Amino acid sequence: MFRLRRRSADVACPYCYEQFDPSAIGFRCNGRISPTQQRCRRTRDVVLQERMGVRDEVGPPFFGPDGRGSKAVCPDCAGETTYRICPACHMTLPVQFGVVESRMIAMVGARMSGKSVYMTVLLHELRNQVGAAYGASLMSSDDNTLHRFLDGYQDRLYRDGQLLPGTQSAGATDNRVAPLVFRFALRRRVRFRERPMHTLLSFFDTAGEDLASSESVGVNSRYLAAADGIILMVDPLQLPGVNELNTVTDLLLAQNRTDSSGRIRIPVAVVVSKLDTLTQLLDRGSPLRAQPPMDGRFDVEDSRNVHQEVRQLLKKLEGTAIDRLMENTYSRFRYFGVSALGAAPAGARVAATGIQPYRVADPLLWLLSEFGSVPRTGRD
Ligand SMILES: Nc1nc2c(ncn2[C@@H]2O[C@H](COP(=O)(O)OP(=O)(O)OP(=O)(O)O)[C@@H](O)[C@H]2O)c(=O)[nH]1
Ligand SMILES: [Mg+2]
Ligand SMILES: [Zn+2]
Ligand SMILES: [Zn+2]
Repeated sequence: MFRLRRRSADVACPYCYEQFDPSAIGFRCNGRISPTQQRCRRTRDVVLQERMGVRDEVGPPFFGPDGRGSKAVCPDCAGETTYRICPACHMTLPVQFGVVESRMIAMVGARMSGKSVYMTVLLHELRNQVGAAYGASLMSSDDNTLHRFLDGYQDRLYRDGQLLPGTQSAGATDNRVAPLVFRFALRRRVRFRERPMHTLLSFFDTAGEDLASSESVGVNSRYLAAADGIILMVDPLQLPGVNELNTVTDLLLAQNRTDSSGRIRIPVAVVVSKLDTLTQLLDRGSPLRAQPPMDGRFDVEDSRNVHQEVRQLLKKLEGTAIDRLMENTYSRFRYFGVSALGAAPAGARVAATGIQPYRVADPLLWLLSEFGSVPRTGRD
């Protein structure tokens, strides 16, 4: 296993991706009547407000770090609290933060390449069918994530049958980007006993317009710099399309995230989206016509076949520049082909036949297997 962060003691907040030493973690008073019969007043948290756009909300006070403990005593009311708070953005850290692995995944790609739709369908699948087939479960880590995911993504697509609006630039003044944070659990057999493996997953859905130039990508640089894995969406309808990839590459190189060969070491899943538009280009025996194996493991052989097939597909579609750039600058990458919707949408709406996703879990399973959070089968 590689260590991805520069300072191994540092942790990164799954909400703001700021990195800090665990001893800097703060606390929030629990706001209840304390053993000394006092109760802290609810106040507005300016940091939370400014960093995360949480408005007009009042809560018990924040107080500074207290070493690395899992609880602390509020200096004002003497009550004990277990709410740990990120020192940078003041969001409440997930209960399992620091105890289980925490992985941050950034979605990047050109405008309209299908990032937001893919993320929605992937999370929906993991919370439902695919999750069950893999023996996996995905739960939102906090209410804020759940509401934003339901209101901004899932309900719109699944309940209303509508496509999603373009994602707002992270630099827009009225937009406070916050990644969606989930708890991913997988039952894993260790010496004939089932044990759940937990991972905190944070998804950051970037706006394609932010990757259009090296100036505007800057607003996302903290997220990209701290990410543990990248899902790069490649739109087959916008090829050759290396612009966005170049911008991301420059940023990662500038962050010095390279190995001894000078190549970027962060794993990148290169995902060709909208596969439903390409079926006529696939041979009858193509691995991209078959269903992926679904047994809670990452199938190395199937993945290798898909990788080669997508590489051929990129050639046919004049996407060889992407392949060359990946080979030359990244040491860990893999190609995937997915269709989030399964069929061409009808205008601004999902096709009448509904959402029929194809191979959407493959890229995430590969990333998780790279992190060591999902077991593999077959030889690499
Ligand atoms: N045929 C087909 N079209 C898709 C699929 N997924 C997305 N699309 C189309 O691509 C459009 C853009 O999808 P989004 O997910 O919103 O794109 P995005 O990458 O998030 O775009 P930005 O937020 O602007 O960066 C959708 O409105 C659909 O028209 C798919 O699986 N198949
Ligand atoms: Mg989007
Ligand atoms: Zn208090
Ligand atoms: Zn934070």
